[in-house]
Amino acid sequence: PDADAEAYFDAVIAADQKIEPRDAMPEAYRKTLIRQIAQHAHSEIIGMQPEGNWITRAPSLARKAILLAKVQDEAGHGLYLYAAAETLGADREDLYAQLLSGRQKYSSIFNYPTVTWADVGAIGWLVDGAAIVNQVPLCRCSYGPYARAMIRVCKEESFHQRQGFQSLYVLARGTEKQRAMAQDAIDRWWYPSLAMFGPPDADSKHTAQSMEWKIKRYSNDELRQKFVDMTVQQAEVLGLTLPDENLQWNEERGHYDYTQPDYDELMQVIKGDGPCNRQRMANRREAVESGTWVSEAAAAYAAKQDTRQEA
Ligand code: FAQ
Repeated sequence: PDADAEAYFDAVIAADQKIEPRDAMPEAYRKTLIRQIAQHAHSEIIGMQPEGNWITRAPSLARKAILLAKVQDEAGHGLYLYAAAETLGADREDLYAQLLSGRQKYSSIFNYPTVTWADVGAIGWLVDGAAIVNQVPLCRCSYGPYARAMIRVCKEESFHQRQGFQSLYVLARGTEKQRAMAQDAIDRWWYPSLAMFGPPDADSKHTAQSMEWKIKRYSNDELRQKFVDMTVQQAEVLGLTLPDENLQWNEERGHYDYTQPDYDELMQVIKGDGPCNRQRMANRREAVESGTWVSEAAAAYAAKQDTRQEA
């Protein structure tokens, strides 16, 4: 029967069909999916903090309403992703515990500070822009629940990216100070956004296997290049510059040449030593602790309802 299960799994992958929770799958496939989906879920939840920092200080009621909606979407994305991880047999409380103990990671990008209002625009344009480039191919990932969750997530990320672009567009056409603030935000967020795609292919330990399993459809460097090619033209429309003197169209390659981000810095941030890692984790821990009474009350209520139904 084990050989049958293996043959079925291989046939589904080869035929570009979906593996579903009921299907047998190699233990390593399950493990890598739980790792990636949990990291993705944690990123959405921790990713609420940098922009959440500006909700009370948004410059107008309209900007505040948009920002609130965006941050709430991120919470929603985290919840679908935790639900997708649960279909693989992961326990949600255990995933939360692994985030808090540092055994599971979240995206490096959310360890950078949001020091001005323009950072909210830069996150929307660059960070959500990078997230879309990474996540659109995940809609075709071989694991059904993850692929389906990505469809809705990508639609919402597209709105997030547009609002970021539009916000920077307004600042770029505002006062000299506003324009400078927008440029400064892009200068600080550009390289960390490039680093979101992960280490270069030569150093990426999971890419080859994940591509064989059709979890990843493109390598880290392929996606990074796609993001650069797309973003250069948008920067021209914005009328702001990307902080890279080596950005240049390469006719032969059919792509822009660009300067790589600092991968030593990426590794340091992933290890927990970025500018805001401690603050992000402390806020998360505080939110869990101060919200425990709510989850306990909800669980007690649910248990009471169950007993009533049985009676
Ligand atoms: N940060 O062998 P690889 C969002 C880790 S978007 C932290 O290349 P893989 C939307 C990697 O996990 C952000 N860790 O690994 C939003 C592995 O760890 P290990 C979330 C990183 O998995 C916008 C090790 O390094 N998106 O949240 C990073 O094949 C605005 C070796 O790397 C996703 O998670 C990094 N940048 O490729 C929300 C997308 N890069 O083995 C709020 C799904 C690598 O030590 C506001 N994930 N690592 O545990 C993926 O596509 C992949 O997991 C990659 C990494 C591409 C991130």
